[in-house]
Amino acid sequence: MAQELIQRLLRGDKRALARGISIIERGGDEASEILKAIGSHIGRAFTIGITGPPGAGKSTLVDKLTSVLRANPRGQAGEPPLVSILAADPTSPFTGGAILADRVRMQRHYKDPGVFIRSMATRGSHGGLPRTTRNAVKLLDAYGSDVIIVETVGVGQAELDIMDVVDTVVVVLVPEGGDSMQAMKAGLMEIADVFVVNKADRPGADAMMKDITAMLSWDTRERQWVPPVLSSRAHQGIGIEELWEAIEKHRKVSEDTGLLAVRRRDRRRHEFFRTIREQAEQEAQRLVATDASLAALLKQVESNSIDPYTAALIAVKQLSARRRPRKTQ
Ligand SMILES: Nc1nc2c(ncn2[C@@H]2O[C@H](COP(=O)(O)OP(=O)(O)OP(=O)(O)O)[C@@H](O)[C@H]2O)c(=O)[nH]1
Ligand SMILES: [Mg+2]
Repeated sequence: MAQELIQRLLRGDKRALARGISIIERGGDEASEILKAIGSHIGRAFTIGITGPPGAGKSTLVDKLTSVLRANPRGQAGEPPLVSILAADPTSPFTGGAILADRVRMQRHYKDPGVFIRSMATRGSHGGLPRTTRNAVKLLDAYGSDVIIVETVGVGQAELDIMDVVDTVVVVLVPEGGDSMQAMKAGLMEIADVFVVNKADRPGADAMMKDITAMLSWDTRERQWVPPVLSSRAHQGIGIEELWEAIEKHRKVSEDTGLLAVRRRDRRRHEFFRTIREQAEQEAQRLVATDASLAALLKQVESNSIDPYTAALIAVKQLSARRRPRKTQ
């Protein structure tokens, strides 16, 4: 079942892609099977993250960037790039007004066979950007997307994980009072590869651009890339071409300097350890359910007769002792 779906997905079948993402969202064995099968078919797409505070104009920017991309034939075949958009929405999956508004806004792209759009609910997930978002990006890559744009709301520490998912991070801010300070506090300054001050039709945009530029100059480390600070009026389509140029330039510089390779290496490394952690935790849950001495230890933790930290160390010691091959005398 999954095998046929995987083959269709790898051939660029949009419906197989949509179904594949639903399977990934549900999780389970079929999801694992898909992820294992596509593992060697990814790494070709150019992935971009668009993040910033709620209502900054991220979706509008994504919509306009998509128009620019789809209007520009590239490559030898002269075809415009296949664009996929993933909106990781922290609000309600179905009643969220934002998704509805995005649907209306992006209507023309929904009709374009060269564009794939998907919203994913992320509410209630913890421990960083949900695994489903990362895995969905892999599916979009294996499907053959040339460009993948991931929209996330950059409000908390968790969203900073976007850096670990995409090659280029665009941070969108608006010229409202204190926004650049907020952004710095939220850690957005560190993850940005490109800054864009949207809603530049409102007062304060220039001052804000200066603020950001000043903050960037505080960082005196030797750097191969200093994030440019741009402005846009997304709703009028102003500043979009320039934004795309900056994104492409970042891509090129990070390719040429090896930054991209380092970033992708780190991403693989993080995924490796993250998966081990997840699997180890599942295994621990299973063992506690079946092993009497571990179950007794957990009871002690629950009743506060041993502290969880000490108990965990005892459990790990016990488990690794059991696995170690016995020495022959
Ligand atoms: N004045 C002004 N309004 C804009 C601009 N860009 C977008 N908007 C409006 O701002 C509102 C929010 O835009 P969205 O694109 O939905 O913002 P978002 O960041 O995706 O919002 P969330 O996904 O809900 O966090 C919409 O009403 C847009 O029309 C701009 O440059 N100037
Ligand atoms: Mg949005």
